[in-house]
Amino acid sequence: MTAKPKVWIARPLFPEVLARLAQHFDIEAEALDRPHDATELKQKLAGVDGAIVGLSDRVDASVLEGNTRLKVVANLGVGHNNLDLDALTRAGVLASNTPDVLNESVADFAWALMLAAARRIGAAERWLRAGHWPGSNMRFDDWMGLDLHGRTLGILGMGRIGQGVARRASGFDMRVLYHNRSRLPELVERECRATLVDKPELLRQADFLVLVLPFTAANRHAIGAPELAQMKPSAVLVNIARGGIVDDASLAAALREGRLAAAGLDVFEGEPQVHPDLLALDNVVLSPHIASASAQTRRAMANLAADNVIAALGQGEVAGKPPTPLNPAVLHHRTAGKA
Ligand code: 8YV
Repeated sequence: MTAKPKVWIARPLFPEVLARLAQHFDIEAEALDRPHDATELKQKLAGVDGAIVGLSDRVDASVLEGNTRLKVVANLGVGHNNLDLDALTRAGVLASNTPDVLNESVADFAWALMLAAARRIGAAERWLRAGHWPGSNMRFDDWMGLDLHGRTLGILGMGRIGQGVARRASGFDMRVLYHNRSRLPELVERECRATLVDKPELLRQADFLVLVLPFTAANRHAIGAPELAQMKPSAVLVNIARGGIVDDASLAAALREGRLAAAGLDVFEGEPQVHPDLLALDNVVLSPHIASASAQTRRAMANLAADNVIAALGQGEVAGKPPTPLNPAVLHHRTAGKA
């Protein structure tokens, strides 16, 4: 009997997803959620045919060096700035991500952060839990926040998640402006009731600015001090994209000095560390990178990662056809009989 292919699962996953994987593979699943450094990753990946990794596992050329066994790396996330796709392709390793299944949950979460930041829910809850309400003589004009309805929503990065954020805006009777590398098809613009503007115009006009762009070298600090200076002092910034797209130190300064009203952040430069200046502020709502974390969506993401591994390693009904490959050229090479 030939041995089953071996798969390493770098993050704790749902038991039913592990059970699916175990039907096809000899699996090694980590029980603790923690990042793995290059030395550990290299060693783990050397002994397996496939792996499921998380966003803090950085798979690059150094980690892949000398690895002749690995055939697939499935990322638990749509963003894949932790994967060096060129290095994976050169090594003949298929990479996959988890697009689409998380769009709606992440779009929901953008609204959760907009509302929480505008209406000061985090700070008000901390105040209540600290026991300040009884006997406080809370005034009629205490805890006033900002309205969303009737305001202008700006979206920077108008992919599928950005479009989901935009579609929800009609319920709040908001005007929607967006900026993106390319203009959306007219039909989609109409569905989203969104108008394309250039980036300076977006910064100037937005009462709420939501960032949904991928992290690339060019997008690092896409919102830094110069961009923050162009925004309204009454504006609210929401980052559900990636840490590093915002210059967190400059953002904290703008929030502290009243040059920006509030912010809602799910992602941070250098997370899980959060800039201490942000931690010290009450007009920012902070969440630990959980925008996709609804029970249904996290299960769908885990299953999609498993589907990719199962297919890439030639198992199951979808053998040979991974549903969401990032470097499908690797598959073509394989079917052409190359490495
Ligand atoms: C993470 C995300 O994958 O999909 C992405 O790009 O950033 C998230 O969905 C998730 O938080 C697990 O780390």
